[in-house]
Amino acid sequence: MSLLEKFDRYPLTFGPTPIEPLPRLSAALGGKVQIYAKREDCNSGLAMGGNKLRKLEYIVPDAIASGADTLVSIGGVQSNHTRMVAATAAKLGMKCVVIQEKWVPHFDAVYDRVGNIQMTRLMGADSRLVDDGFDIGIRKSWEAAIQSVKDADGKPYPIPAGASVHRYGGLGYVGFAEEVARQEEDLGFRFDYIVVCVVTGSTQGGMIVGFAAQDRAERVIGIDASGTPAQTRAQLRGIVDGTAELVGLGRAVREEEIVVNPDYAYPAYGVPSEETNAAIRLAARTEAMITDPVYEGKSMQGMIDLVGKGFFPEGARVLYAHLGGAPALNGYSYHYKDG
Ligand code: 5PA
Repeated sequence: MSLLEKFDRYPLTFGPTPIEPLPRLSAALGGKVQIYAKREDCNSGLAMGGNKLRKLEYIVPDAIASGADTLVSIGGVQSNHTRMVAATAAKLGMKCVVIQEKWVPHFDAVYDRVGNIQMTRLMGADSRLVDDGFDIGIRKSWEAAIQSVKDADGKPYPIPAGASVHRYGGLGYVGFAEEVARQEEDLGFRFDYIVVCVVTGSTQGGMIVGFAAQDRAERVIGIDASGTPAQTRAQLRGIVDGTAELVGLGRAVREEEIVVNPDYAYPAYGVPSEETNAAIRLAARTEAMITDPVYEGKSMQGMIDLVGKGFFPEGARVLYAHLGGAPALNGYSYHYKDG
């Protein structure tokens, strides 16, 4: 029985996402573990999709019920999340205000014109650039944006960064864990590990609750890309507890079931290291699987490094959750001008 039965879901995605074997990447890493990807990046026809849509499916019914006419959210200049909120608003026929903060110390000439922010603007969102730096918490600029909608006699529906500290923000990825279990029945085997990028926390947080119901939450390896792992872990803990309570998990999630590896976020949020770029190139050249320098490139780097260190036992099956994010690559053209 699903933990999600009592919750409304507004479909924004195509349905279950494919699980794809990555034999050439596995071989390039020595062939001792079998790597697969769950393609959350291919989950929807809405503005190129990604992990946020799975979360928003459980938030939209509440937004509609509230009578809101404007979705208000926040992220960095190249936020995937604000793109997905803009897409959701367009699809619902609502208005959208998104605050885009200077989360990344990055100066590519067209950074604020291309990729995510370009699509966000195309979909009609009111995208407001502000100067504040990176922080996953609740921000004044977001609260001011909510107030500005009220001042204009609109009815805002607030969605926090990454849809994460929203009451329903963790539900979508509880569903991911249930979906993986169903797909494993068809595949005839179980995955030994799941690798996932973590920043604002509700993707991994939802997975932890969903996999805790299958007694394997500690096999979800979060790779921090925030560079502020203490804050990410604290936020993740809160999301896990809130979501576990909400779905009726029936027990507390233990601290050791929350696994976050902080080793790959360097040099900073949104800035790829040499190793990040090498990981992005390897996934692209072996599997034509495109990852980005902010999120998935870092979790790819982490997975590659952990394979090299022998973290996964020989013969293990590792499921890499590809959460999307490729549009941001357009803002990093200089890094990849030679491939
Ligand atoms: C993001 C987040 P969580 O924030 O749920 O931990 O997910 C991390 C993550 N991969 C992983 C991709 C492609 C992501 O976009 N993005 C944020 C955004 O504003 O886009 C919330 C930070």
